[in-house]
Amino acid sequence: MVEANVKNEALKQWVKEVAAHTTPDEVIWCDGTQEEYDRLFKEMVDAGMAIKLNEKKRPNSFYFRSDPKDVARVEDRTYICTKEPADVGPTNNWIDPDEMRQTLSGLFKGCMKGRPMYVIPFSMGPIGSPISHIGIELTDSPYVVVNMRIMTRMGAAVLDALGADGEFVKCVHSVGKPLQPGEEDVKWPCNNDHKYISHFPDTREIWSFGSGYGGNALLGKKCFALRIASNMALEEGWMAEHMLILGLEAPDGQKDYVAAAFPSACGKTNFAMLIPPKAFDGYKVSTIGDDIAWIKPSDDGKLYAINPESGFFGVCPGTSYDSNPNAMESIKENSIFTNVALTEDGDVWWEEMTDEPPAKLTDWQGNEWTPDCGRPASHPNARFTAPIANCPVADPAYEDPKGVPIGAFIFGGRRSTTMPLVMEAANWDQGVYFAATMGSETTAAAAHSIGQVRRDPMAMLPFIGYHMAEYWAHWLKMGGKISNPPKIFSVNWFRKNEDGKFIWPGFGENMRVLKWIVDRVHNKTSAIEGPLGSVPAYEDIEWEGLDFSKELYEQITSIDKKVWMEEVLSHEELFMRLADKMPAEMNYMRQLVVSNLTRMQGTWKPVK
Ligand code: O2Y
Ligand code: MN
Repeated sequence: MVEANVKNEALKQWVKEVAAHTTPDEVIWCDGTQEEYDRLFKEMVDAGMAIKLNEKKRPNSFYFRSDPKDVARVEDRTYICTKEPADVGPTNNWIDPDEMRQTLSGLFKGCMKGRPMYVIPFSMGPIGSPISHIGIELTDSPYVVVNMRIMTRMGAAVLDALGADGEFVKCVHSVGKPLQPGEEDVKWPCNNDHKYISHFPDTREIWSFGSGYGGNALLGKKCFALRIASNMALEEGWMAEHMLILGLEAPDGQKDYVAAAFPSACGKTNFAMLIPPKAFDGYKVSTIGDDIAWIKPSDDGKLYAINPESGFFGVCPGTSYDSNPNAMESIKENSIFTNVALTEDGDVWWEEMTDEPPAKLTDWQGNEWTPDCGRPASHPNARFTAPIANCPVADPAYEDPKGVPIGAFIFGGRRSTTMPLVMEAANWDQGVYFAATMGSETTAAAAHSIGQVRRDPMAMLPFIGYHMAEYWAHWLKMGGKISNPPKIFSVNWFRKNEDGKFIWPGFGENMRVLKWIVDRVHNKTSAIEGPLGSVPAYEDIEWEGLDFSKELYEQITSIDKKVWMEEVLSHEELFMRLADKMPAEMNYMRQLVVSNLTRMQGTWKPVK
């Protein structure tokens, strides 16, 4: 595509300014075509940056190994730059915008030397949808271009939609590794001395320096679709959430959509593509998205959601035909793999992909690997990038510009105790309270001390672009704006027994909980009101095809007074941290929970 065809003067001017400062060798306007995609891969393969996978086994798919120091989002290098630190609250890193601009100006000066700068026009959401927004990413990474083509609607059609005076979010990204004349490039350029993932909500800009990986570099994803969009949503009266969206069609044709928020390592992609067990013959789960939802109130009093993305950037280790057959089908072709292991016949492998590992592999760092070598073959945060269109259960409405009506919000954490399998909030405000106080026990995959409860409100802790308590106030306000709000549920698939083993089988069996939730939306099933919310009695869940005793069920739905008193104390700790902007309703809700617990004796079970 040539610049002369671009009608938006503000865009052309901005591209010129960034190019003048970063001094790339050339500026390439991306058109999003297959030819462009193929050409970029040919260049990356020729340069040794990418490996083409075995065409017979994994058609049109490619493999990358990142720098071992550039393997995940860097939360401690992620900043929200607003006038006052109080704007972003204690859960975000704050830097004064002028100071950050000065730092970035120094780092970005000449940083693209020796590389092209690609101009990527992209739409978050179906092009032209009233819920969608346009972004332009300028990057010196061809890896980013090919990933953005899968993860977003990208190319010339977006510039047409932008027109002469449309608005766009400015996203600038550099790997931060300029090349001197004649200098040979490395296979994964990045800058391990300086990394900044900086957000400027006031001017709707993102500047990312030093990392080429995932959420640090594909700026449409966490940076735009959550951190900047959460600010846009606050201003404009909508919601940008870290939620999957799935459809459930019953045998009688009744179709419902739910949106669900889970922190990392809680099986979000698995739930988004769940395959119902045999006993649910005739029920179909379909996927709108596995990570992010943009949600707007509609004239019919409901909330409508779109998935702003058009691809999956999923975790590979643990993904298998046992755990998620639909994900495995989604990555059969036209996919990109980063930091997994390579098989001898040019395919990919990762931990738990098969029961038995291959006898020999090349690991994610390019070293020889055998099953007894004592090292993982793939990185724990190794990723696949695959188009939603590849997913056998993609819901056709993922392209619907008006979005889908949401019947229920589901919030889930990883808790070995405390939280019951499922619980329905009595009303919107109580649902917001339980979503705001949700927590997850940290796993080895996250860089925190293992087994501690990390409070992760609405699974948005690393993604909210302003003060967390103001975000809760926004949630409370949204409830008042809609006459037909979704019901709110909490779930927990991870309760453990005394031997430390998971009690609930999870995966497809979560369908039993999902069906109860959707039946509650239609008032088709009952629940028992408990001290915190309503919980299904054993008899309210469909058990056909699963041998799961009432005793086990009571173990994973029980509410223990002592444990919960401690839990509510830790809610108070969180509230104290956020006290400067805390909505009063949250304290009232907490008081209500305390009163209910005070009246309780010992352990509560949902018994009819
Ligand atoms: O480490 C990264 O850069 C990816 S993080 C990610 C990717 C896809 C979906 N969710 C997440 C997340 O951290 O929530
Ligand atoms: Mn996510």
